[in-house]
Amino acid sequence: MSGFYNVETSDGTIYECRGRGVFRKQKITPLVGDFVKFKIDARNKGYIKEIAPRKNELIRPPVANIDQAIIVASAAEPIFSQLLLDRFLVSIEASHIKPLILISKIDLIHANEREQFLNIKEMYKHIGYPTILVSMKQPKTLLKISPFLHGKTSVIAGQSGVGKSSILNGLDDSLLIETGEISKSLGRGKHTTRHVELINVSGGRVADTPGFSSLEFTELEKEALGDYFPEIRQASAHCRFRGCLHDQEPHCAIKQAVVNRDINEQRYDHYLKFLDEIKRRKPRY
Ligand SMILES: Nc1nc2c(ncn2[C@@H]2O[C@H](COP(=O)(O)OP(=O)(O)O)[C@@H](O)[C@H]2O)c(=O)[nH]1
Ligand SMILES: [Mg+2]
Ligand SMILES: [Zn+2]
Repeated sequence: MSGFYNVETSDGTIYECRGRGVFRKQKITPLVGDFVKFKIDARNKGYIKEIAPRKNELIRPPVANIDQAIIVASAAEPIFSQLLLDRFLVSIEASHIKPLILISKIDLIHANEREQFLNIKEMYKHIGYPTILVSMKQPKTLLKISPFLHGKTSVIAGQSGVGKSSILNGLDDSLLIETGEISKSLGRGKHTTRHVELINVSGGRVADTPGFSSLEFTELEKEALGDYFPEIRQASAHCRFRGCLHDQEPHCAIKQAVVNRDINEQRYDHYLKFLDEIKRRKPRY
């Protein structure tokens, strides 16, 4: 139902509002996550009068004033992809939003893979990203997520089928979000209706998203890419050349850090891969 917006007040009451006047006056469309002023008329109909300036806004999903992005990557089913996780991280960094990494479905990993995932977790933590291994089948692991949600507006993102909706349901028994899109998502048209809403969970608000499997860096400049890898951003001060892209340049602190194992080799490989993608990107006018 377009043209109507559910506005929640601090006491939890929800008012259905129209936004007409706002479009004209401010030339902006209300987004999920907006803070608004609204008025109720005699017949209890609401009208949004004003939208507060936004701290930030995401296009996919369309949500404003986000404190945190929860990126979910499954350990299995679908198979773990550090490349895809790094893609999500770069796009979140580029939006200047803090990420929280969840590696999901850890009940599916074999004993001999356990150490690998513990190492991955430590690696990301070392970079500065909080990282939690979770499973919907192990409720204790989900409890570790709650403190990160409290008092914040978060979006939960990640490939479809990684367990995003299941995690939210697991955090709050009263939520009955539809899950199990894995087979359906192979069919086309599944993601054409993208309804986004904020769900109250663990004392915070989370926007669940349908998930998507690819992510292109359509806006990113190659000079900025290194800024979106915190470990590269930090070490690049020691590169010999200003504007070093950490690729062919000599005396590059990043390449040295990879040799010294201070920077994870896969992370650096993914940096180079994204750099190449940006260089090959067709100019858009
Ligand atoms: N074994 C296992 N299966 C899970 C887990 N979490 C979710 N699933 C299953 O994975 C499928 C996709 O979950 P869903 O929450 O819909 O993923 P979403 O697309 O990211 O929201 C469903 O069949 C879930 O039952 C988990 O921790 N362990
Ligand atoms: Mg889902
Ligand atoms: Zn360099």
